[in-house]
Amino acid sequence: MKRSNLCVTQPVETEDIKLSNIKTIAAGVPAITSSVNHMIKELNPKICASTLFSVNQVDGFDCPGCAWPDPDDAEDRSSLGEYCENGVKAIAEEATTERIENSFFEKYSVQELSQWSDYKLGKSGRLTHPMYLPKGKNHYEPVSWEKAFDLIAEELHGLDHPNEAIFYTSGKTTNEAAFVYQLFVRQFGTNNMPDCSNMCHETSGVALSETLGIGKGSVRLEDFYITDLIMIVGQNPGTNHPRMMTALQKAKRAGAKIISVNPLPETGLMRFKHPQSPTDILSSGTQLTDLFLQVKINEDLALFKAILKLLLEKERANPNTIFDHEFIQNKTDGYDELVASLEDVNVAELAQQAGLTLEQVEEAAELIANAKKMIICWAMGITQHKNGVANIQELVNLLLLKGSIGKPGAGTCPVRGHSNVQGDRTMGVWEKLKPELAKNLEKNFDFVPPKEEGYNTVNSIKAMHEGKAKFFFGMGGNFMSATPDTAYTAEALQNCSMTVQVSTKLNRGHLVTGDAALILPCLGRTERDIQASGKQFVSVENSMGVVHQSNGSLEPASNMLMSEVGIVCCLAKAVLENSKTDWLGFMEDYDRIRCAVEKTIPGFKNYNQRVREPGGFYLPNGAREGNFDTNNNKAHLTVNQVPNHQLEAHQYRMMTIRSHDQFNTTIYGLNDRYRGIENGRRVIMMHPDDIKKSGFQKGDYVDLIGYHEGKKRVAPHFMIVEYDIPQQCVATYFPETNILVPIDSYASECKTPASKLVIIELESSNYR
Ligand SMILES: Nc1nc2c(c(=O)[nH]1)N[C@H]1C(S)=C(S)[C@@H](COP(=O)(O)OP(=O)(O)OC[C@H]3O[C@@H](n4cnc5c(=O)[nH]c(N)nc54)[C@H](O)[C@@H]3O)O[C@H]1N2
Ligand SMILES: Nc1nc2c(c(=O)[nH]1)N[C@H]1C(S)=C(S)[C@@H](COP(=O)(O)OP(=O)(O)OC[C@H]3O[C@@H](n4cnc5c(=O)[nH]c(N)nc54)[C@H](O)[C@@H]3O)O[C@H]1N2
Ligand SMILES: [Mo]
Repeated sequence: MKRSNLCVTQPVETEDIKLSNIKTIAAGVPAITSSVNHMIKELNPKICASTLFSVNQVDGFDCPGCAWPDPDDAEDRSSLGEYCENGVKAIAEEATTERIENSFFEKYSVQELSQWSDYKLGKSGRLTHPMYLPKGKNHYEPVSWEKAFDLIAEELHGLDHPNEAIFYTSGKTTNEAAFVYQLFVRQFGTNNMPDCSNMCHETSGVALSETLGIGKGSVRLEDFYITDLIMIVGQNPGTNHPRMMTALQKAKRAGAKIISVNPLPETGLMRFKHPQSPTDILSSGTQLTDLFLQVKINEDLALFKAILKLLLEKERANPNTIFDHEFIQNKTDGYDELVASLEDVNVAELAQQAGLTLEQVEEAAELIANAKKMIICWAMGITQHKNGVANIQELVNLLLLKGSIGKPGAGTCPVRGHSNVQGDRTMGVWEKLKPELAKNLEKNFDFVPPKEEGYNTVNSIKAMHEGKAKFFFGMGGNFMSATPDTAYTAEALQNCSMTVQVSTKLNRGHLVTGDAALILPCLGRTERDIQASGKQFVSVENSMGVVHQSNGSLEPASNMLMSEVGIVCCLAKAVLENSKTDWLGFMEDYDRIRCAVEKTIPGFKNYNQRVREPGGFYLPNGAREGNFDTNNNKAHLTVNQVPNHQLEAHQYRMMTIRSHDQFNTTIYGLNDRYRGIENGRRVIMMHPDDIKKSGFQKGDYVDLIGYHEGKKRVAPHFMIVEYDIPQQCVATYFPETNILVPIDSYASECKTPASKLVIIELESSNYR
């Protein structure tokens, strides 16, 4: 029975949106002011100083923001802490002094709270006590940890089959917690382990594994400083990976060229001032991008195919000057097929399709032709498309033809999102269980793991919607708001008999629930973790395969919080009566977990010792060494189809992106400083000519309408903002428009939701 009167989609809040110009320089003084403001609002001054000094220091905690690596050399790290504006906001959000006490839930029913956006919910403060929402009730009640674990155990034992349970993971979960979590879930008997990666870089994992034999990137930070050319495709580093800007600045100063490919002239891509460098602050910053290619949404394949054709023509005119034939011959296959497929390619047509001039594409080809070593970076603008895998394979084609993989200063750089999303996968969090891991789990833990593939994120939602799954457990994250098709996902979660969330902060996933629900509040990265054997540290893997420790130092938000490791171990103890694993031993001393990882996961030899070394250690990476772990040990060149988008005059390609003041569904504030949008998020960025043609005016409010396979979806009340964006392309913020992303619109190979291309129409807003 669903609870009545619940608002299941993002509520519309009144906003008084103000507009200014798009900024031309990223970071600098405004970044310091903005981060200090956030710190002051959320923290007390003593905490401010001590947290900033220890972020990303070798003995400090890992920034809970993005997965960009820290400089290897401790001396290269700023003594102020290796942090950035958005890292500071992430820390302030977690280390806030605001608390949600039990009286909060007495005061507000879930119906009332469901009228609050994720922004308002997040600002209510840290969760402090385990809470239970019994079936038929409308208020959460405090519950003891013991009772909470018993309730979950009872629910899980009542299922007809372990596959009726789903265990989600968000990418903040540390290696130690992720390892025990997947072990518990598999001992329970299912591989239903969807994770945020399914919605994020899954397409990168698929494309890279298929072509290069490893699902991760191949470059290290030092490669940036010796490369000739960096391409940044479908990524907004100024907002989402601000520490990458320092690396780009250093690369630029060492002589690298930068090409940016993006429908938006993102501020961070253009010009940068290091906020921690006194000389930079006084200057006008470093010009970063040499060539900006303002592609239409999802026309990267058209652009890259045109570039490949131009390179082929140059190579034919001057043999052995552009392509690395020795590398192609020795290390790859598929060259002849790729070349044959390029014969019919019409460069001028593709340039036009991509929304670019022929000259721009030629300029790009020229820069690439002249580069001996190149790096391609990409993120969600490339991965979150139906053809996401093909997009990435085309980038790989370019690198392979140039021999730019497996040598210093060159390679693939999928820039990861969450700070440990890559580590969670390494630890085995995945709906697919690799045979090697299955074998090691069986050998080391004396049980037979399930073989059958589990549900990924999209399949999980469908399974809950269809009643095939009835129990949902979220290890971090905000499954309700981050997933596509909000109204459909809400029905799916409400179909469950129980939903459980391990969380630091309140979010909409705690309000749109199954019949019964539990909130299990946990320690954050910044906080001290004391167990029976003493103070513990945890470890994480960054975007470049470095595993290092993270040491929380702050007083926990409440003495009722448990660590994620502790929660999993106690739960396992309550649920798995016949388990031969010493769960409580794991919880007492995390070194024991790392010993178990060492025996189970390749690359973790001497884990406990090496993770204690300053800066940690690198995991093995075949592609980096030029060894491709594919079916025939060759890297594969592939032939990829350019998508064909047919839009009517009143339709638009909408991408759902992040503002400067958010971390996924955690909304720090209502401003997008770089894009000149203040005090509101319900905006739709449109080309001025499109606004004219639409019959609306800038400042008007419209409803966004999606029709997918005959079903109408509506996201109400968005203000039209004039923006420098290609025609018939529009941008809105995630998660407000997730309601428009159809559950059935995803990358064909792995079901990554196509969040960067939703076809929409506009109607004048009836919202009152
Ligand atoms: N401060 C902050 N940091 C974060 C996050 C956050 O929310 N806030 N999130 C973290 C996570 S989980 C992730 S995955 C990353 C996300 O990092 P990004 O991928 O940078 O995030 P998005 O805002 O989704 O931006 C996508 C970029 O791609 C462009 N784009 C959209 N469609 C296309 C297209 O078809 N082609 C091309 N070439 N470009 C396109 C958009 O204009 C935008 O600049 O950041 C991580 N870091
Ligand atoms: N339309 C659209 N949808 C998208 C995207 C998009 O670009 N467009 N991006 C997708 C991407 S790339 C990603 S990665 C997903 C993100 O999906 P998720 O990872 O599920 O979402 P987050 O917003 O990062 O999760 C925030 C919540 O995590 C909890 N939390 C924070 N820190 C901790 C911690 O240390 N421990 C625990 N246990 N909980 C914690 C807090 O309660 C907070 O409310 O969203 C995806 N959804
Ligand atoms: Mo992500």
